Amino acid sequence: MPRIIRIAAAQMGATHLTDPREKTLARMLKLLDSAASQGAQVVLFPETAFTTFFPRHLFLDAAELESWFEHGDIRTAPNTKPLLDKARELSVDICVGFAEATGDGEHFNSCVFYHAKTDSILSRYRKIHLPGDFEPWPDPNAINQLEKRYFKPGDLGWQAFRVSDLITSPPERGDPIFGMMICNDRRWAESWRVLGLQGVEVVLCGYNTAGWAPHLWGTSADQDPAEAERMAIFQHQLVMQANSYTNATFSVSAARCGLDDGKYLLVAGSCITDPEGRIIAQSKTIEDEVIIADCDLDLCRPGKTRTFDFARHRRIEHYGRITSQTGVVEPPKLSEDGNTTTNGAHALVGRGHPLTKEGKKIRILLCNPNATKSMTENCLKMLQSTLPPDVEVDGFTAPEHAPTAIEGNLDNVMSAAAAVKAIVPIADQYDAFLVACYSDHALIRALREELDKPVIGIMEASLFAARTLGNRFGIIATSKRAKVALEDAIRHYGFDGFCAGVVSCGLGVLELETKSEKEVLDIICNVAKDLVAHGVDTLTLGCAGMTKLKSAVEEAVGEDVQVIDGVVTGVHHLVGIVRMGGKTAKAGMYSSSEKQRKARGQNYF
Ligand code: CDT
Repeated sequence: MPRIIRIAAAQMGATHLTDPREKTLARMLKLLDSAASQGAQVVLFPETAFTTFFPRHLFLDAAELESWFEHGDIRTAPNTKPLLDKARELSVDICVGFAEATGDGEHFNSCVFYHAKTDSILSRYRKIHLPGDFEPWPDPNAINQLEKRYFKPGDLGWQAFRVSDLITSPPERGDPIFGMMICNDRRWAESWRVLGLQGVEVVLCGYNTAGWAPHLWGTSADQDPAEAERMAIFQHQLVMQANSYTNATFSVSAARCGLDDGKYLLVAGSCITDPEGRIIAQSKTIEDEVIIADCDLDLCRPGKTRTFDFARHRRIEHYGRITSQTGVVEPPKLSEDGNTTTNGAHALVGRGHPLTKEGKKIRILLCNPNATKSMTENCLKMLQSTLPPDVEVDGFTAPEHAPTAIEGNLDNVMSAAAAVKAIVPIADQYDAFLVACYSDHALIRALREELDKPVIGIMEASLFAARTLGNRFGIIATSKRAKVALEDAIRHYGFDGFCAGVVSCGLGVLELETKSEKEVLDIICNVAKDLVAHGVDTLTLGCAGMTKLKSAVEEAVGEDVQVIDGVVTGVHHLVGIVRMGGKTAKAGMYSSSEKQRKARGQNYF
C-alpha cells in the first residue's frame, strides 16, 4: 500500500508593520481553505506568520516588543485560535511559525505541528540558528535582523515525530516521520542530519529571507537588487534540494515574501522537493499562494537504504570537530623558513583527543573584554604549547562597539556590559571562563553572578601564582593610572602585605601593540630589573597585551626570579578547579539577580 501524503505550503505575501493582525489572520484562513479544497492533508505556514517580520525593527519599549509575541496556548489564545479552529474544522494538520513568549518570560522563534484530529500540539520546535545581530547597525539605512536580541536560541533540539491519521501505513514502516526547522536552520547541514538520523521523511521549514540587504549578507551595496533576489532564491532552493537529497527526505518550505512596508523585500521561492533533490512544486508569485504536491514516502527508501544508509556508511570517528568546535581553525600558516605559525583569535587551540575521565574535553573561554582581536590572538598563541590534550581554549573578543582598550572606569563598565551580553548566551558550551584583562574587571563578578562555572581574571590568577612561587611580588603596569588601579585591586584581592611594588612602564595598552617590539621590550625589561632591585622575587605582567613579552622579561631578570603571565596561569588554575568539580558558590555575593530582574520586567539577555 503506497504511503502518499498531499502536503501544501501556504506562501504569504507582503505583511506590513501596520497591518492589523485580523487582516493577516484572514489571509491565513483563506490560504488554509484553499489548500484544504485541493485536498491538502498538511499545510505549512511561514516563520512568524501572524505578523510582519518584526526583528528587522528596533523596539526599545518592552510592551511594544511584547505585542509581537504570542502568549499562552496557541490553540486558545485569541490572536491564533481561529487558525487552529479552522484546521480542526477542515481536518487538516498545520505547521505554523510564531514568536513565542513562554510563561516564565522566555522568548523564542518557534513553530508547532498541530494535529487536527486530536486537537493537540504534536511537536514544538524553537529556532536554533538565530541569524543577524544583537545590536542594530549604526547606518540608519541598514536592514537589520535583530533575532539575536529578541529570541533565545532554541532549547528543544530537532525532534522528529510521527503523525497519525495521514495514511494507512503498512505496519513495518509505521506512520510518517516529520521534522521541523525554521528559516536560517535550513542553511546548516547539521540541522538536517540530526533529523536525518531519526529517519525523517518530511522536513517542514517556514522562512523570511531578505533579498537585497547588504549589511545582512555581507555583500556590496552596489549589488543589483534583482540579482540579490535571484541569488537568495537560488541559495534557498540549493539547500532545500541538496539536504533533502543527502538525507533522503521530502522537504516543504513556505516563504513570507513580498515588499513589506513598500521597502523591505523578502524573497519567494517556496518549494517542495523530493528525496532525490528534485523540486516537485514551487511558487510562481511573490504573493499569497498555495503550492501542493503528493509526497510518496516510499521514494525515501532508495536513498535511506543505499547511498545514505547511515548505519553502514557514516564514520563518526572523524566527525568530532562538528560537535566540539564552533569557529574555524585553519591549518597553521607556513612561514618563510618552512615552519608553521599559530592560528588567530577564536581558534580552538587544544590539540585533540578527549582524555578526561568522562571522555570529555575541558573547554575554557578566554574572554577578552576589549574589542582588539590581536590581543586575544596573542593570548591564544602563548597558551598553545602549554595545553594538555584534553583542554581546549576558545578566544572571545568583545563585539566591535566595545572599547578597544580598557584604560579607565568607563571603559571597564562599557566593555563588561558588551562582553557579558555576548558571553552568557553561549556559556553552556564552556566549563570555565578566564577574563583576560589585567584588572579587577567588572566582567569577572558579572559572570560569577550569572554562571555557576568557575570564573577568574588574569590578575587574580597571577597573584595566586605569585604567592605560591615567591614571597614578594611586583607588577609591571601600563599607564600611571593603571598603576593606581592595580594597587587598589591588590588591596581588594587581599594581597597588599606581599606586594613590593607596582611600577608603570608609561605605555598605553595599545602602544604595546603599535610601538616597535624592541622599544617596548627595552622599557619593560628596565622596569622589571628595577622591581627586582627593590626586592621582588616574582614578577607579574600587568596587561594581557604583555603576554607575548614573558620570555624576554625572564631573560632580563635571570632564572632566580619567576615571571608570571596571568593568561597561562589563569587557564591552568581553572583547569585544576574544573577537574576538582569546583563551582562558583551561590550562597553569597555571587547569587544571580535574574529573578529580581525578571520581576522588574528586565532581561538583559
Ligand atoms: N529569518 C531568517 O532566519 N532569515 C535568514 C537571513 C539570513 S542571515 C545571513 C535566512 O537564513 O534566510
